[in-house]
Amino acid sequence: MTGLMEGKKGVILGVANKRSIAWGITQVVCQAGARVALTYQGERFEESVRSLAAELDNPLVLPCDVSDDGQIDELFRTLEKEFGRLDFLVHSIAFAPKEALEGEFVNTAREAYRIAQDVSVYSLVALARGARPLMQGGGSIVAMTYYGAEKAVPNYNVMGVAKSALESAVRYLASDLGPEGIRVNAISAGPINTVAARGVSGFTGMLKLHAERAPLRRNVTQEEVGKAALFLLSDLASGVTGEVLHVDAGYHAVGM
Ligand code: 1JT
Repeated sequence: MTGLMEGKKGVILGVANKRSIAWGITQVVCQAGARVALTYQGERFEESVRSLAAELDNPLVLPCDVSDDGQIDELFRTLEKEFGRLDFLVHSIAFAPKEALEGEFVNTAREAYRIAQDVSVYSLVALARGARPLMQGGGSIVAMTYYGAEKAVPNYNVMGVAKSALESAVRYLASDLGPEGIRVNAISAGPINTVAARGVSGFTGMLKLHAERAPLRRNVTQEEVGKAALFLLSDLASGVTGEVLHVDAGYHAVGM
């Protein structure tokens, strides 16, 4: 790879295991010369994130449960101390209670709706606010989204509503932070066989359908999402902000 990210430092949230989209992004940006901090949510994930990070050059591994303001504050205090500044931030985090990702959206409970918005959307706002003072002179923020934000996809339900809000938040954050040279974009990835996604009933059938109908007649990989993230995080995308870039083998472009 080129040294597109040589000298750049960033934080990547959302690595849980080797199949995580965030891990695909980490590998590609590190290959391009970046130095990264990875975060983990709770002790449950610490060991697996540490063992993945051991494959990287000079990584930082830090705790961050995004539903806790104190942990977000502590994350940026540590990043300031260790890195001095931040060039990029990757948000690859989402959660909704399992029962909200099946059956009818109309049955979504208030608490499931609240949790989906808090963990999957508000966290991006709070993290952008925390990163801002460390991105003096400019920076790049990338979040992950999915087609269920644009169309009603069976079972995606409350996550679809959360992803619509996330895509809107990307535009509002781009508007606020653009004057400081901080770009904010999202990648709309096609379905990928991650541990989180596999836990959702009907996901495997959806992967197959997607591969049959997408113009490229296949699904996308973590590495392909990583390469698109490298573009958005690097100077190649210096004129791009407030954008949702589809990395979905073209699925979004076709009707029936
Ligand atoms: C979450 C999960 C967010 C799975 C997700 C997600 N964003 C995309 N996926 C994959 C997916 C899931 C379903 C689907 C299509 C794609 C699981 C944990 C909570 C957050 O339905 C058509 C259900």
